[in-house]
Amino acid sequence: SKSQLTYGARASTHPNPLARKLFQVAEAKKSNVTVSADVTSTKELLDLADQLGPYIAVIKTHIDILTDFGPQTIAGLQALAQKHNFLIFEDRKFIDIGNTVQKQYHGGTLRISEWAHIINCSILPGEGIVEALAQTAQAMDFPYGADRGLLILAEMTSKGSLATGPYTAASVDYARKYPSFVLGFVSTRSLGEVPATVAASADEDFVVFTTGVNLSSTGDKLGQQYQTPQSAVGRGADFIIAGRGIYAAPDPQEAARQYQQQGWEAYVARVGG
Ligand code: 5IU
Repeated sequence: SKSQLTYGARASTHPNPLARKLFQVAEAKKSNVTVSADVTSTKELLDLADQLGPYIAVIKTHIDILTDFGPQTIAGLQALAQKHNFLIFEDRKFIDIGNTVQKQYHGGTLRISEWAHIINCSILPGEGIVEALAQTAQAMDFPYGADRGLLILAEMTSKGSLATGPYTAASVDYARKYPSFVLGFVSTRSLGEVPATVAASADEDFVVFTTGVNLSSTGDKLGQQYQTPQSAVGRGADFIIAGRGIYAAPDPQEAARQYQQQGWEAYVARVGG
């Protein structure tokens, strides 16, 4: 796998423009942190994005949990993404037939395709969901089409998750079949070794985002299971995702700094620095 290579090296060789951008941002900011900004008002979201912006590579949103979503939400988020050089990942977890997910991704109230660089989906509906989302992104006007990517939700961190075995293997197959749109996975580890049906190409370089990262807790009362930045990066995470560990900390900025430092140290150790 390419996980022994530096972000800089992967940025210069990756075939996917958005993956290159992700690695460039990580390298420039020395951060592999994605903050999961699961707050419920636009003000909280924008305050958090501005405060934490310097320490993160990506902000992950659940835009549908905002009580006051509107054009100002998106304008604010985009301005802060520019100001602090981070990318936007809407954790929408599309999971429907192709015709429906196209409408959920493009248009509607949330207009996700217009502002989210990264989205994710479950492959429970089959390969068509990946094809449908890819089509929508590719039909968008320049520069959007080149600046959009999908993470396949290949595993989940919740207790008893059914995203295992053949489901995870099919995730790898679909990622291999749609390399221009699929960046990689949301998973708890690198998946290049999973016995899939489609063979790996020589330049395969999946980007791995790992959720369920927390420095001070091992889980919550609703089945969430945590690992540390060191553990996640050691297992293959290229980007670590932390929510409550950062935004619910007494000092979120200090927490973000801490996750940034630990995530970066683990990465440096992995690439042999
Ligand atoms: N999330 C998970 N586990 C997963 C996937 C997504 O926790 O397998 I896919 C989301 C849910 C929440 C964030 O938005 O990541 C984790 O938040 P905490 O760090 O607060 O648990």
